Amino acid sequence: MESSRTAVLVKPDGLQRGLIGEIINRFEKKGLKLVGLKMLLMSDEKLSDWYVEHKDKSFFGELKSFMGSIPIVAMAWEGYDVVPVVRKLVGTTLGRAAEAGSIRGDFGMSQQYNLIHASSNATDAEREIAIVFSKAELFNYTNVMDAVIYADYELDTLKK
Ligand code: 3AN
Repeated sequence: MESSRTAVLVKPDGLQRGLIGEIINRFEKKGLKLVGLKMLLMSDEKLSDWYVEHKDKSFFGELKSFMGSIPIVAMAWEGYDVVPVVRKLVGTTLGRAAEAGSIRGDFGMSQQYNLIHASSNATDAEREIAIVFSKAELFNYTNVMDAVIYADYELDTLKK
């Protein structure tokens, strides 16, 4: 297992619900490192790339128009096993079935209005980060808190 990056979008409903701070807070408190953050209106082209796996689904058009209706907030987070860690904090797709304690489980009731997107795997994470962030918008820095978040042997893995 290794240190990697994952992509998070707070969707239009998350922005309207005033959950940006709450969501960032949860990832920060978990011990993840924020390496990219921006607000943007997703174009139809970006959304077609982002949701390529759903292009043949009946909800594809509606999903894109919802996601492009108002701005979203995009983030890139880094950490040990960050992709599964963030998926777990986000919870399963259907808000009303999502685990209590997860973001969707605590704040959501819907399937489409499920507040947040998180990358499914490392390949998707790399692709999704490249859709919303340029290289200059992603940052490398040392998080001093890592020294008390990880044991030495985990830190060694992170630095590789
Ligand atoms: P997740 O976001 O949990 O990875 P996916 O990849 O299955 O879920 O779905 C992507 C997005 O498509 C969901 N976040 C949700 O907004 C939307 N979606 C999924 N299934 C449906 C559906 N049956 N009807 C409407 N929207 C859906």
